[in-house]
Amino acid sequence: IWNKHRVQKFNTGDEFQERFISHVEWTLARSLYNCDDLAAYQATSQSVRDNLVIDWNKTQQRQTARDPKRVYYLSLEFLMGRALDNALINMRTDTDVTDVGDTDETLTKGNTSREMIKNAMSELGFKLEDILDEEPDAALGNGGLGRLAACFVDSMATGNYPAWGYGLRYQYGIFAQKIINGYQVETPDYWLNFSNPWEIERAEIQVPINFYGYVDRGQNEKSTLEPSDWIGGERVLAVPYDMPIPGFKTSTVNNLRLWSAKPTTEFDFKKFNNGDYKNSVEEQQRAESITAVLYPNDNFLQGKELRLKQQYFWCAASLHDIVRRFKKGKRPWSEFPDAIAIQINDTHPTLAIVELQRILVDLEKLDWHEAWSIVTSTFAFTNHTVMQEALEKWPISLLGHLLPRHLEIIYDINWFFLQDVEKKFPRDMGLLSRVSIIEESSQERQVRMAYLAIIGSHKVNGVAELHSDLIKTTIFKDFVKIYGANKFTNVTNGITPRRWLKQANPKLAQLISETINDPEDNYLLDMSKLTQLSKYAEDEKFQKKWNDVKQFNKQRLADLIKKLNNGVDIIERDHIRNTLFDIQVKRIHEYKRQQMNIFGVIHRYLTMKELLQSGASIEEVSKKYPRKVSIFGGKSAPGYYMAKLIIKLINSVAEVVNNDKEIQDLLKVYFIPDYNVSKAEIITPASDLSEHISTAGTEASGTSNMKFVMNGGLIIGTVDGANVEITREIGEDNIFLFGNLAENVDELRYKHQFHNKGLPASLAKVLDAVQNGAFSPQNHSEFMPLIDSIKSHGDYYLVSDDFEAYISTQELVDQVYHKDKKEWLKKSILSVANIGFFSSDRCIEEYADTIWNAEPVKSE
Ligand code: 26Y
Repeated sequence: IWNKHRVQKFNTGDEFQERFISHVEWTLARSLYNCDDLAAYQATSQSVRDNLVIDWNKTQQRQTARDPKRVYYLSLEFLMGRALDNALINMRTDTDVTDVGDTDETLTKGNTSREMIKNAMSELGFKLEDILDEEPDAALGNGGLGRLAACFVDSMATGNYPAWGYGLRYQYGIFAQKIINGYQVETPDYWLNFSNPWEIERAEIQVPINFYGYVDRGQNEKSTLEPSDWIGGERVLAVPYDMPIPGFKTSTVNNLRLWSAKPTTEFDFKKFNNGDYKNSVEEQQRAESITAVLYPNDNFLQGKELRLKQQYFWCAASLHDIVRRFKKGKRPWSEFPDAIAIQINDTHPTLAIVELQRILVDLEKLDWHEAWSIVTSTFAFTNHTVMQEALEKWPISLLGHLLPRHLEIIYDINWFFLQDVEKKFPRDMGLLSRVSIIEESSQERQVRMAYLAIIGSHKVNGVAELHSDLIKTTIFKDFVKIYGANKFTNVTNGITPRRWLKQANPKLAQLISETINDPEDNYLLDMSKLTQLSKYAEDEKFQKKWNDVKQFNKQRLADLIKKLNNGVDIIERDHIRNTLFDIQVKRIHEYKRQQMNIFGVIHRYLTMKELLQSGASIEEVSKKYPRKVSIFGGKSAPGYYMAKLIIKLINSVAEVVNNDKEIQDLLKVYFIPDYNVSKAEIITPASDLSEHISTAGTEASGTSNMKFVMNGGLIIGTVDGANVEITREIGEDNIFLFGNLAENVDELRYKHQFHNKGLPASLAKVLDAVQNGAFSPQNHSEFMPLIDSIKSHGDYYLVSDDFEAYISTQELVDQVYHKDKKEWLKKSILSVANIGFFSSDRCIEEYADTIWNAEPVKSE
């Protein structure tokens, strides 16, 4: 009977319409007469979800039947953005599947489902673009690390890996940014306002999670290495919400499982009976606060108890789930690492290592050492930063109070580890205290999570070659000495070309597929096919088409900016074509040096004014400084004073420059409020030039650099992070590099500290203007902290050391862009032709081969 009534996918536009209407009427309880765009978005999503769920179920059944090694990607952040458009690109209908005989993979007949649905929607009276715009971003992340996790789940599904993501279902994602009088103002992002069609609540699964309490070691004082009873003091329930993750051109649909906290139904009867009903309810309500909000700090540790609670809640729930699934297979514990690989995204999930040890020792009664060997063979750790302020450390008192048994286990892990070190390097007390998981030097003893993560993992990787080398010679140097260099490896980051090329830039995708004669978009799975574009790099006809795509995308961004700017154009329509779009969008951070960018803009403005003053005509000025718009975007952590001041300076400069009639329209400045994934999809394809100008050695990788190049934009950048490998891949003629190298940073900083090197004249002029109130007439000292950090506080980010090279490289950019458009287009085409390496599909293959030892499960 089950087979007879089996649910079916919609396969045609007609069947889609039928499904759509049934969702409008049944799921939403509406009619076609009151179906607005929002309802249409929901009904469309529900319909598409139906198709995905069918493949999701099959995928899970297939994986259960074949029992391959499974991969779990633990990340506190998944910056997914919108789901519907991506699902339309990735989803397969049954008619997409062509039988290709005996090979174990099936192929699709091009990507037709998006077109099909667009037409079907239009027959129903809806415009697909408007419908897609109704979806709120799933913004459960801060920046690069969270977006990387999102690209990775896309590539894991596309590569048919049996891999799940585990994270938290925050009710409030990263705050929405408003700009009021030039200042950042944070407003809550209550993204679940209109129910989320992409999640499936698994209310039947409820994992109890304990906090606080004490350890009971019974009458005869057992050792901490023996099974111990942790009597928790507070208990909440973890409920999973699943999001289907469809692969591209495959029927594999993986799972992203996000946990939500809710109260137990246990009730404090003592309080209740004492007549304290209100308090006993309030305590229960506090459970929900654990998954209420994403911490909005990027690369900066705050050390709040609720954050540690989030981390444990999520690690414990995920581990419980993973162990439960393993136990169903009835395999011996020793095979756990053959069955499961767990990747931890930075140190945020480090407690998972301790929790698995606790499960094995306390609950499953394994011998300590046997358990520890299972744990360390299971976990692998990705580091994303060398900056001290981003390395997680938790005070002993806080950790011991919240998780008393876990602290004991950490002490024991440390004890055995230090014994091994002592054996290998006898009597090296300096080494022992340097590598101890417990940091003793600070006023309060702290647990160094990165060290715990290294010790509990079999592999540690950085995210770009330069960064992976750097961690081996700086922050983790001692561990290389202890474990040998083989434990440390590199997997250079990547991005998914489905979202960041096909979805964000449909015009370029179409031009590519036509040009390389790939109507089925197979290049999105094998990006080395893009090298075929090279032969057209100097072809004038092709260059024109390439340029037209860029113009279209610049127009599209100009439209967005106009909308955000109360309907006022920043750049005159007729000028878009010959205006260089110079873009820096990313989290605002001193190390990313948006301040250097805006100082460069000020320098340009002041020099233009000087030229005019000395009698030059506007035409003469425009020879040296042709049309340009400097576009910024990005959020500052709410408590990051300097970053917020940088935002204010950008907006203050924009105010002055954009209203200066004298310079006409040669220079414009705009700060795009509330930069997020869906805005990035409009912004990225529109760049002529993008800025990746971090102090050398500070940006672990960067991933927006890859996105911009994949969309035909050129880069101005420092020799940092993945810029280095981008240069290697696309050729040094096709990127504008400048500035000091990472190897010289320490020495330069030292010089700033002990000798007053003075400022280059160009920068001195800029800082004087800022100090004299050129951009803050009401309050001359408003931007003093930015000036002081360079002049008086040692210029930690080396703005003064790189400024002149930055300015002259910008002038070089202007010359190539305006004087030699053909050369520019050639660089742009060659860049795209050679960017294939940075597909996140390549990353996932590297992780699978060199770290997880996992293999794809081919569909059908
Ligand atoms: C400890 C906590 C406050 C914390 C929260 C978020 C620490 C770090 C972060 C986020 C870090 C992050 O986004 N790092 C970025 O990861 C990208 C992906 O690997 C890199 O491309 C980028 O260079 C790096 O800054």
